[in-house]
Amino acid sequence: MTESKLTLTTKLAGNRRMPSLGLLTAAIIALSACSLALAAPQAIVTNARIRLLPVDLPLAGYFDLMNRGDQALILLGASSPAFNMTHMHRSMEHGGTSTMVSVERLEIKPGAALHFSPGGYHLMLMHAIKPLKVGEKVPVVLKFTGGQSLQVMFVVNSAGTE
Ligand SMILES: [Cu+2]
Repeated sequence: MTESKLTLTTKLAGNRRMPSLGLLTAAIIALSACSLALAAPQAIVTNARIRLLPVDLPLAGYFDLMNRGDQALILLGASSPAFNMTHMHRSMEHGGTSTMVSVERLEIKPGAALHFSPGGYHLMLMHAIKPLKVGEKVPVVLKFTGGQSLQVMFVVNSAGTE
């Protein structure tokens, strides 16, 4: 994404609701999503954890999300007061090389579960406000369509854990 496009989409995000902005990255959505949000009670999140790294690199956040409602949930991204930037990514293997792509939205059908796990979907948590410690709990807000959101406490695990 070019810098001018970033500026433009940031402006748009401030003026409009999120669902119409399909081109936006998860990062921009996370930045814009500061308005009052409705709870998403049908979303059940378990096993939320962040894998700590010994150096100041982007950290990966993982969790399991279950849709207990009777309507599809559409996850648009996340934000956290502990990080300046949060993206939604997917890791992919291409001929032995692992790459990451940005994910803008993920649909979870009624009764279905979505797993954010090593080698697949993850939250990319960037630019920590302050250094994190193993065992600490960090709030992360998951953003869904319809202005719904869910705050989840993520536990900080050591680098060797999955
Ligand atoms: Cu990533």
